[in-house]
Amino acid sequence: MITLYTFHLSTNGRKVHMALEEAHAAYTITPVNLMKGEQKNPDYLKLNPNGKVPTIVDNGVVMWESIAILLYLAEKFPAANLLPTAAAERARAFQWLVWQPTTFSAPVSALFRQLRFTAEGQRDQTVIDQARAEVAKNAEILAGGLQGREYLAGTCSIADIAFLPYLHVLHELGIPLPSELEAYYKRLAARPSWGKVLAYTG
Ligand SMILES: N[C@@H](CCC(=O)N[C@@H](CS)C(=O)NCC(=O)O)C(=O)O
Repeated sequence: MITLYTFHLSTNGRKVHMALEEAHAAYTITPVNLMKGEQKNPDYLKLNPNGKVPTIVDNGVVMWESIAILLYLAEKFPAANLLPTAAAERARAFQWLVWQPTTFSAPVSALFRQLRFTAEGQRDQTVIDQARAEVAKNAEILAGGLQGREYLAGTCSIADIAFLPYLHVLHELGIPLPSELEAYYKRLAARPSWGKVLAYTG
């Protein structure tokens, strides 16, 4: 049995939650309330010294970093076909799995913090404008990766799962996406696994 430590609204936690659902894994969730600072509790820091979610524990094996966890789950549950086996498609999946946390997510999170967590009078328009521009550029790059494809690397894989929580945030913020990306977002969001993720409210 896998235990997932997460906060229901965490984008990184949602990636792992969705992958567990896609894999039909046996798992339980232990909520870590980020609003109450529970990620900094000494007992949780013993599992994840970063004081962040998600973390998983699988038969005594403790793991953090959402992308590492996605790779672990894809390998542990090969029947779910969450990572292509052919070298070229697998490399494509790795490329997007690296690009998502290193490039795509930061401006999305910056925009979310400004527009959802900062009082209107205290927002930084320079930060907002810069984040919007980076999001728009990255959205074009991601849409380019989808030309002629339904998913980033063959069938639906952990590469797609890594992006969905961030596309969801952009959707919630009403940020327009290129049409290919909008269609891709809707395709992924229609998966029952994502429905389960959204239904989880801690
Ligand atoms: N690189 C980490 C990032 C984890 C992360 O930033 N998690 C956020 C939630 S999405 C968090 O726990 N924030 C609470 C904090 O920083 O105190 C991963 O991919 O797992």
